[in-house]
Amino acid sequence: MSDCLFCKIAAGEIPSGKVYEDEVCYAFNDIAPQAPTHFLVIPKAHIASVAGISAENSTVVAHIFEVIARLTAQLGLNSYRVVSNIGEQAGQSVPHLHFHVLSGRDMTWPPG
Ligand code: DGP
Repeated sequence: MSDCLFCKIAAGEIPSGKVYEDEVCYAFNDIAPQAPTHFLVIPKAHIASVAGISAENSTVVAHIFEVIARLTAQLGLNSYRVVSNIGEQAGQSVPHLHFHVLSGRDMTWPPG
């Protein structure tokens, strides 16, 4: 989508602290980290949120979780949280599917 911030980041049109990239997804450091390690993993193809996942595009989600497992292992993270906010009330501020990966501090439950 031409006016989507994360589409532009995935395309390299806006600089980001890239963590990983392949043909399906892009991972980069969050601009406002909420933990010592906080990066986002996004599909390169535009999907607005988890609510936009369907039988037609769900393989990208399996791939993203495979990448999260690999990246966290490479970074030596043995405890971390994966979060995706859906809709404004849940805290979604960018309407392009993204999974937050947070690690490096104690976390509470339930989240606020
Ligand atoms: P959410 O609020 O769940 O939609 O998460 C969006 C996250 O995206 C938020 O933690 C801040 C991050 N973010 C927003 N704009 C940028 C940006 O331009 N660059 C980077 N690296 N992260 C951004």
